[in-house]
Formats: sequence, C-alpha cells, structure tokens
Amino acid sequence: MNITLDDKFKKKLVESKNIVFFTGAGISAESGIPTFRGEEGIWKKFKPEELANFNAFIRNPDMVWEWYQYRRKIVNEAKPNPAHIAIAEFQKHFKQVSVVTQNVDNLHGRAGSKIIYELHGNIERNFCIKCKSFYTNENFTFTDKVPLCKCGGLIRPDVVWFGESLPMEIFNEAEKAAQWADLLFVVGTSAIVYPAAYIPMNAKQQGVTIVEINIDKTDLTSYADYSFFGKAGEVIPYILNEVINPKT
Ligand code: BV8
Ligand code: ZN
Repeated sequence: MNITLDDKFKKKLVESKNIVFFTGAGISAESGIPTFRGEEGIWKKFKPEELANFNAFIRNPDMVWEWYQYRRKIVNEAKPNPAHIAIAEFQKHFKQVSVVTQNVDNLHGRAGSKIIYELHGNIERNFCIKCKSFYTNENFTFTDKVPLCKCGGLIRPDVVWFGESLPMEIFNEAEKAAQWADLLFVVGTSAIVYPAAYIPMNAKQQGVTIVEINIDKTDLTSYADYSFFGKAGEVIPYILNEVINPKT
C-alpha cells in the first residue's frame, strides 16, 4: 500500500462529524468472498442474467437456490476483515458513522457497525414468493433443493435481483445519509450497478467530499476528491490510525 494523507485530507477528516461508507463486494474480498466482476468473480462462472433474476429462479429454482447455498456457505465461513472492523471502530471517534452497502453478506453487522443501509438485501434472510413469510437460514435444514413454504410456495433469498426494485425506503434514507455526509468513503465497488451507483454520484453533486478506496480505477475515480489505491483491509485501518494517533 503506498498512500499519503495530505494535510488537507487530515484536516477534513478530523473536523468531520458525519461519515458515510458506501461499500461493494471489494470490501469483503479479503474475507474470502469472491467479488462479482473481479478475476475470481462470482459472475465469471455464471452471468447475472442467468442466476440473480426472478425469471431464472422460476425457470430453474433448484439451480438458483444451489448457487445461493454455495455463496451462503462462503459467507457463513467468512469473518469480518480489518476493513469492516475499522469502519465499526470509526463509530467511537465520530458523531455519526453510517454504512450504505450493496453487499448481502452481513459482514458490517457482524463487525459491529450500527447504522447500516442494505441496498440489495441480506443473504441470511429468505421469504416465500407466495405468502411472503420470512425464513432465516435457521428455519429449515439446508438442502440444495429449493425449500417449500408451509403454504407450498417456493422460498427465495431476500436479496434484490436484477430487474427488481431496491427497497425504496432504505434507498432514500441511504441517499439522504450520503448527501449529509462530511466525508463519503466509496470502498470496493466498481460503481456500475444502478440505482445504487447514483448515491455517490448524487452526493458529489451536492458537494460532498468523495474518498474512493479501491485496488483499481473505476467509473467513479474521475469524480472522487481523493483516490487511495490499495486494499480496503489496509487503507481503512491506516486512515483510522491517523485519527487515533495523528502524525502531524
Ligand atoms: C432495477 C444482490 C428496475 C443479488 C445485486 C440504471 C438505473 C436503474 C437500473 C439500471 C440502470 N442501468 C442498468 C440497470 C439495470 C441493473 C444494473 O445496474 N445492471 C448493471 C450490471 C449495469 N440494475 C438493476 O437491475 C437493479 N434493479 O433497477 O430494477 C426496477 C425499478 C423499479 C421497479 C422495478 C424494477 C437491481 C440491481 C441489484 C442487483 N443485485 N446483488 C446477489 O448478490 O446475488 S448486484 C451485485 O453487484 C452485488 O450487490 C454487488 O455488490 C453489486 C455491485 O458490484 P460491486 O459491489 O461493485 O462488486 P464488483 O465485483 O463489481 O466490484 C468489486 C470492486 O472492488 C472492484 O472495483 C475491485 O477493483 C474492488 N476490489 C476488489 N478487491 C478489493 C477491492 N477494493 C478494495 N480492496 C480490495 N481488497
Ligand atoms: Zn408461503
């Protein structure tokens, strides 16, 4: 990691009251959860249109269910990494710290973050497509066959599939949180999935300072006020350390 925090950034950081972290699959990469479009990307073997959409589920419920089982297993074995943990630590040093995540792995919650907006749902929750009853993973023994609800309906993961609307209340609250931020960190996202990717763009339009943390350039890099190229698990603890032990 080769980053320098200039005095202007350090001043902005220590004077901030309200910090928002907008995160994508890259923040969970160091927890062993494959990203969507990277080298080992989940989509590599499958295309989003084949699996993460309602019609694919209706056409072949067992295949889609099995793919989520495979991902749930990885998520269950994964642990929050230093990036998730540092973000939770930020809560001790700033008045308001919120997380807006596209991830469905619940690692921010497990790391101790309190204010989390899950734009794309949560893989640990499921619901019946007929009667909408909710099931958490403990509710039924796991098989690779799609489970049926007591009403006979198919049970699906409580995630937002392509072509499905995001939970608009959560989206609107997340959008507001980002627009009131003193600093908006955009961490580990290719910023190509919409409408989620509008959130940092709109915040930028409102004059919010955007700090991108990624191992690569993205569609957002040209908008960012600061771009720190490096692994989230190294960069975020480094920035947190600057708050705790400021090196003037
Ligand atoms: C909708 C849940 C309409 C499921 C996911 C404009 C407006 C609205 C819609 C669209 C639009 N343009 C196109 C669309 C359609 C579509 C879309 O955005 N398509 C994309 C592919 C172009 N959007 C939709 O379909 C949305 N729905 O609009 O419906 C509607 C409206 C009203 C009423 C009815 C219908 C729904 C989108 C949500 C889809 N669901 N996930 C599941 O997880 O199974 S999206 C999926 O992609 C994940 O949530 C993921 O988080 C998200 C975004 O990907 P990233 O998180 O960015 O991950 P990625 O792999 O791409 O990038 C990783 C990054 O990390 C890279 O930059 C890499 O360099 C970096 N990195 C890697 N390692 C590290 C790192 N950085 C730091 N440290 C590291 N160690
Ligand atoms: Zn049911």
